[in-house]
Amino acid sequence: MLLVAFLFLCQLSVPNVGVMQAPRTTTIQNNAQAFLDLYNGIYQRLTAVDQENQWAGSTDVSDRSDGRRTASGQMAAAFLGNPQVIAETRKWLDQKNKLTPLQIKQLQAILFKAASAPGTIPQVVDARIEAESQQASVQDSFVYCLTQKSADGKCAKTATANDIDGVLRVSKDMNERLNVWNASKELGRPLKSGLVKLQTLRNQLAREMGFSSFFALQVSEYGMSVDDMRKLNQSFLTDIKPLYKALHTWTRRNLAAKYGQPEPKGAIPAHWLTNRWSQNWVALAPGVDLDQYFKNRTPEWIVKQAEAFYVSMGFAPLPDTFWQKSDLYPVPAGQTRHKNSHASAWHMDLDKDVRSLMSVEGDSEWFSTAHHELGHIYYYMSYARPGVPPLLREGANRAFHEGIGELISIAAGQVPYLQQQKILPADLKIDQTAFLLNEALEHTISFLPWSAGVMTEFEYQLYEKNLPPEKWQETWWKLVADYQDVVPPDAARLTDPTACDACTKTHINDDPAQYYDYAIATVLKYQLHEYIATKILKQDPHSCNYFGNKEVGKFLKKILEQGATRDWRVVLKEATGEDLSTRAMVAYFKPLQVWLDAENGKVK
Ligand code: X8Z
Ligand code: ZN
Repeated sequence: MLLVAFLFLCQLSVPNVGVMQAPRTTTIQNNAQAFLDLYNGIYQRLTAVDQENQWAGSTDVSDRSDGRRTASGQMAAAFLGNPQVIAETRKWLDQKNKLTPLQIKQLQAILFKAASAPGTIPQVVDARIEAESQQASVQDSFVYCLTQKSADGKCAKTATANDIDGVLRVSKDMNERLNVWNASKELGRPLKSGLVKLQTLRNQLAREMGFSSFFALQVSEYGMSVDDMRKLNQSFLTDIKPLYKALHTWTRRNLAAKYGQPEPKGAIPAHWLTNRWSQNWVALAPGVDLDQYFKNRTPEWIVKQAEAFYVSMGFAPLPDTFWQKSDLYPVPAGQTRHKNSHASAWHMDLDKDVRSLMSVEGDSEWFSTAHHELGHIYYYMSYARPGVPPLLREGANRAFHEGIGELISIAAGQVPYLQQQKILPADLKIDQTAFLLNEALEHTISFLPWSAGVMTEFEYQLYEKNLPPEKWQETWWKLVADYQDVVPPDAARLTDPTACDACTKTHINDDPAQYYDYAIATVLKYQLHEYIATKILKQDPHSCNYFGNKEVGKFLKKILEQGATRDWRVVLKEATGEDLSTRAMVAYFKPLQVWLDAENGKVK
């Protein structure tokens, strides 16, 4: 039915289907609107069908769900990349000075979506979709093995991603650390050939649509060039360089003392750090062992508490369907089902059906991640309204989408909130600097060299420079050394021809060429946080409490409800009075730099 409808797209003159209406001032706007209304109607329906199939694939990996996923993706692509749709959209954009800003934004969104699936090369589109389903299936059904596998491929001791993260967080046994770290990197081997295919296919599609690469296509959603995006990310790194250096020195020393090892001269061995990719240095700040406060909390409590934060600011409770249809907790023991272990939030029908896929357990990392995911969910719920056409039911940009949940995660880590909610004991003596150190280690300063540096530059080279597969491993570790000052436990990894450590990072496979979103979100969230703390709450940004404040809710809703209807730069300026800048973040961590310099200066 849908397919028949869109084939006639350009010939049909359809009545207004009640989606967003631009002011009807001219005939040309009326005609463009008829096209957009038709597109929006089909797009929303197709998305709902496709998302259901993708959801099935991510929550229960099987040959059957892989097949469903591929077929459904191909069906959606046949519409999104239809050559007549592209031609019609371009025709309207050629006359854009006669259209409204809202219409132009929708037309640009149509072209952006078409660029991943241009119908002029349908075989390449189909191959890309099949390769992506296959890659997701291999990734999501992978079982980590902590022992040598037997000849028939059986594993005596398997582990989940949560298990590995748990060991990296607490173990002081260097052999155990090395073993789980190595086990976590085994995931890359079966994914390498899939990424080789995807590198070519993704680039072919983007180039068909006139972009220099798939990386350039993804960056174009910000209205930026590749050069500008890289420069922006590099500028973040320049701005935090002294702080990162000081944090790295402090961490290196403290880890050496904790593990009873000699202090490394420069780079930190990757298996020493408390995260599989050294991207968040969790559970290191002395006196801020938050995990102990979550041990007796159930996973259900964690998600409910995250919801309560949003509700307290005036957002609606999550719909019943969220609780019924989401997949929030680890697969129960005894079930053989495999699901994606990385947290995500889904807007199934671009309307009320919102879901999250997580594996929440009772620890502080999942507490933070649950707030992050609900940020996406509340974004979805806020812009799913008649004023925002389905095509623009997205963040002001992708970083805004990431930034809201990140913002609420740091807000939910503030001491006054944690004590008010009795998560921290009321009589706990608080060392404010230790909390600031913890935030730098777990969320911000450790994270930027990874996100703005390693991930962004690797994917830039992968797509824009067609980095050959035999150079991936060496390039990856060069970037890790240059930006994070981290080295692999064993240099033999660099020349291991079947290893692919980049492939172990979920986003490289299924959220490609977009990781700078998180770097921008990190910077952005401090601008929003500073504004909220100083202008709305009139509290110290280092020690404030958003909980229960409806004015904060109103401020956030105003951003969220707009979806992608307006330019992100305007949205940011209107909200904070400022352009995108590291100013607020750098100011926030200034006291930490002073403290670290003093600590690092002490002779040990
Ligand atoms: O992938 C995520 C979210 C889902 S959008 C859990 N994050 C990045 C990551 O885990 O690598 C959150 C921050 C960084
Ligand atoms: Zn996210």
